[in-house]
Amino acid sequence: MTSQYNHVETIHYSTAAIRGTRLTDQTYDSVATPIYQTSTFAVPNCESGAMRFSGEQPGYYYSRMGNPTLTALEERLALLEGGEAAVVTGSGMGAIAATVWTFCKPGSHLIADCTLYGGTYELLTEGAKEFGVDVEFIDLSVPNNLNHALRENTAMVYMETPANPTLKITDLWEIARRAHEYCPEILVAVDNTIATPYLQRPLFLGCDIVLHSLTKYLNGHGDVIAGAAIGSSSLMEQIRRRGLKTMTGAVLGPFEAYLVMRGLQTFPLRMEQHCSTAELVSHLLASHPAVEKVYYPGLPEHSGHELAQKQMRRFGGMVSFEVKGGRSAGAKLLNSLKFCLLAVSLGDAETLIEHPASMSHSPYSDQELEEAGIPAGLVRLSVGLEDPQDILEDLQQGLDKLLEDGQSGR
Ligand code: 7XF
Repeated sequence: MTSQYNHVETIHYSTAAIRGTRLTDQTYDSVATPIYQTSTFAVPNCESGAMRFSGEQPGYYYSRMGNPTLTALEERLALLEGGEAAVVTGSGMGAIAATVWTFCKPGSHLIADCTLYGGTYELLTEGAKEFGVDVEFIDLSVPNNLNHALRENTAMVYMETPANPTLKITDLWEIARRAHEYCPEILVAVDNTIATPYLQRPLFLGCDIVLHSLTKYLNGHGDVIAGAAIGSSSLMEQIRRRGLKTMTGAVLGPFEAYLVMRGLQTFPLRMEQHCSTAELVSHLLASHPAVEKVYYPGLPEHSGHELAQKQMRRFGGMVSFEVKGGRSAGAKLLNSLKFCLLAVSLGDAETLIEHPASMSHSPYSDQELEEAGIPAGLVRLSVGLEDPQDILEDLQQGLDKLLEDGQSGR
């Protein structure tokens, strides 16, 4: 493995996504990432085998603990996030679970923001809580709330920004500063799936661990389930040895790692387009009489707009909104769209639309949704890479129809 460039600041970001690190194929010098489709590796002798297992000697020995194709992706992701190292996993949930199980033990206190992807919320409530981790949900977009919650046994502070699905913005610098001022050992973990490292890099803002569902923008083609954790070499080694190898076994396959490497080549280009079209969509929604409220950090009326301007490069490709008439009107809209696909997930080339309360965030009860500030009628849109006109026209016709039906009492 050769790292042609060691630090992202030394080259342009789009070059880093394509050329930043490269796995050298000793035999043929293949330009594309070679796929090492093997579960195990022969070791030269018993002594060397023992030293590889103990970590005293570098070298591959079994693909749950490491594989060259996975290393290629890990080095590229570390470069893009500005971290020392990364660990890739079989899903975003695999990365989150491996991280929580590595650093939280029975009796540990974990402070989490109340607005999270539904699966993460379920892991923290039904998984971590049941195994004795004291999980406390608060609104971290108000940094003072953190000061009231921090305790002697706080092991981790966990958040998403922009948060799924309301795109609430949390001040990463401020949260990391306050947590570390209280105790430097507290790990500040951020799920950066929605922003991506193209728009925001939490490690440069003082956070300790960045988590990703690579399933989303980083792969970008809707054909892989994968995840990653990124941070210091020491933290990543602990996640690899405990959370990944022993606790979850959530290992990624070499072919999936190759596909994400391939997706990364167009990642900065894709993000620019996602952001541009999402801005247009947010303006259409904000001006349509059938729409009650738009949740997009790029709109001046969004509560996190100023902070997003400071913390992010642009405002991202996700737009959420409520239509007048609440949940049933939202369902009517979703059923009337012809171009946007009714599907969960996000960050794909295709425009995807869904209803969080009944789909991606179904682990939340009605009361928990309310406490997390997630309206029951919220609609979440992942703006794709198709021609913007096709997306705008579909939303326009669906919203117009809602208005006509409302006026005629249907
Ligand atoms: O395990 P996955 O690769 O599906 O990733 C889990 C995950 C982690 N963090 C965030 C911010 C996520 O949004 C996700 C997955 N979210 C999808 C969604 O919200 O549509 C999952 C479909 S139910």
